[in-house]
Amino acid sequence: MKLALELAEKGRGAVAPNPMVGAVIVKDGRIIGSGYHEKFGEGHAEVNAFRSATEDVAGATIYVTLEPCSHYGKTPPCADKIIEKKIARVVVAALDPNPLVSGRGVKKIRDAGIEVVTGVLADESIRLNEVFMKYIVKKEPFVIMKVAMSLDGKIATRTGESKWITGESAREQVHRLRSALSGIMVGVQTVIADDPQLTARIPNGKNPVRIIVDSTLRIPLDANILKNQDLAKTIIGTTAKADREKAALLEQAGIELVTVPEKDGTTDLSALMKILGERGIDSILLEGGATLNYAALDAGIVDKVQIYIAPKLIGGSTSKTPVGGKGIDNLNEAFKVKGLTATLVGEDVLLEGYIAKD
Ligand code: AOF
Ligand code: ZN
Repeated sequence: MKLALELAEKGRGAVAPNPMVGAVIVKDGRIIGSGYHEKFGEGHAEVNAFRSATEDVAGATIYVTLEPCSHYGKTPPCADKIIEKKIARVVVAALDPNPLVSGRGVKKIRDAGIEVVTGVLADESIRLNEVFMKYIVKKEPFVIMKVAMSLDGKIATRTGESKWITGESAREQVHRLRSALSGIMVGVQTVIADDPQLTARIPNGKNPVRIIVDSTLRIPLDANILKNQDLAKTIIGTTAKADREKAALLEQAGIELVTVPEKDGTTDLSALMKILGERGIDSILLEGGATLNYAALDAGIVDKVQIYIAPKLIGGSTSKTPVGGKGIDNLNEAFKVKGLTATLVGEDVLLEGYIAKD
């Protein structure tokens, strides 16, 4: 299953919004075939594994990182294929939450008299497909809040300088993540202060759709993010408060405006996520700043946090911290993070975990 998970990972960036899936076929203690879902719309992992088999697979065990599908999608059901090939035993990591599958794949195989074991390295498979697991059920993007801060929790100096707090390795890793996700989101204040491009600047990088939250359309018309629409599309989430003339100017420049309801006097982020989900955006990297980060946490749209901590101290009681907004009164209202892990990335530390939802 570990090998199947490693194979699955090879599909990253090429299969979304489908899951990354790997499969390994074992007979008499030997691996006789393996494969993974390589490209969206193409063969599933099981089919590719069968195709690579070096001998008859009848009586073999197949290890699959996701429950074999039971539906006719772009390809026929893998569950049928497994039965037809006379596989003796199926070992599954995670169940497929896709409403078209969700247990039916396992049932179909069991009903055919084949032994099925589930839950082997399930957490690893769920983590690998964290985006798919949410999007297929809710049709709303999986949101990762990314922060780069100093050891004393500052995201800029007192004069607002923030380039660069973390080192090169951390920054490269973020560009790789941008390339693997379908959207990147900031607040208009970040556009005004930093004038970012929000592209994935790595070799063969795929640019995510750039999403700006700007309830009153304060965005400067010469902002970098409005340029190069051929390289990366920009969507602005705004409200009915926006100036109509400015809206027309932006639309003429090829920018897509999405008008969402207001909440607490600003853009309703939950409503925005629903609209973006309907447009096929399955994942978003939220790159702040402080006001939007708090609003996103408060709206319950954040699924995961990634906090890079650089080994330096910045100080300054007015220097910005990653999460601003109104904040909470009591500690029991804090947003809790579960499954926290820590890894070294160059000279920085990356802390990541999932926002606990109840
Ligand atoms: C599997 N093995 O390798 C993958 C599965 O449109 P289709 O036909 O490609 O079906 C996509 C759905 O199939 C996807 O939403 C998920 O439920 C499942 N993905 N299933 O048995 C695979 N990639
Ligand atoms: Zn399938």
